[in-house]
Amino acid sequence: MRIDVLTIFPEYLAPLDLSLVGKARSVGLLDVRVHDLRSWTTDRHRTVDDTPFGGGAGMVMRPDVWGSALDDVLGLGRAGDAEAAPDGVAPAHLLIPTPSGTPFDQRTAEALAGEGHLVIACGRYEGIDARVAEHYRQVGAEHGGVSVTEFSLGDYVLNGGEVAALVLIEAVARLLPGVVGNPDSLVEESHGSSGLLEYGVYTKPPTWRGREVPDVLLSGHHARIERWRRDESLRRTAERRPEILERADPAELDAADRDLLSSWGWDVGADGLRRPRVTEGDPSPR
Ligand code: JEB
Repeated sequence: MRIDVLTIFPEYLAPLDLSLVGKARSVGLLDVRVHDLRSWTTDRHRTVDDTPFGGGAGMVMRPDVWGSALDDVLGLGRAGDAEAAPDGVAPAHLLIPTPSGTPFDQRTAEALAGEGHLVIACGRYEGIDARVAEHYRQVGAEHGGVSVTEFSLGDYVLNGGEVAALVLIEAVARLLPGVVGNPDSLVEESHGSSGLLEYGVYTKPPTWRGREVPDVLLSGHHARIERWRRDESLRRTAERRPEILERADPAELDAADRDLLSSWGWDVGADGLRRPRVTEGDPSPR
């Protein structure tokens, strides 16, 4: 897979040399190239931003600089028209981090891991002129097969798109064949296909500061261990992320799952799960 990152802070992406992503790059499973957006400026001051039309605080990134950079990196010949990707070259996917994008999740990462060429446009200031995403959505559809996704990491405000690029690249890289040593580690995790959060994990020593590892995990009884882990996943999900269970397909639950959820006051119906409603008033009625 090829990933191009465009940013005014290339040094922000230095962690891509480390750990699993760094290894994937060094063995040739992943080709990441980080570009300085200012290389596409043409003025003495290497300007990338300007004041917002309509007024307001802060600065906005200029579409002309982004247009020159993206045409080059997306391989769109700039004689007015875009050309189709040459044979054997994957059509690129332009990814734009923004607080107003669609939420990035494990399903997004899985879909992107099946693509050949990602281009991540990291904005700063108040973001990138809105015509840039619009233009490449249209030109991409008409010509090169370029697709455009504006995505968000979550409902909090960052100063720019670089951290989102790091997150996306790490989440995608670990799904590429051969990057994670033991593919079993990809199967049983939180936000994997079950949709449930992962159970707690334990290692030696069996007693630490008076805290014991749950007996069942030392029992060697495989079926009981599996059931305990499933219960723990359900308990954590019900406590921490009840909305995940409310969106779950009840057909994915077995009889023990249903009994457990019912014992916690959940309404387990054929059409879905409903969390217990907390009622106001006396917390310990007679
Ligand atoms: C991504 C970005 C900014 C309004 C205020 C501040 C480019 N989950 C996320 N939070 N914030 C961002 C994000 C993602 N993905 C994010 C790109 C940019 C924030 N800013 C600052 C933009 N608009 C500039």
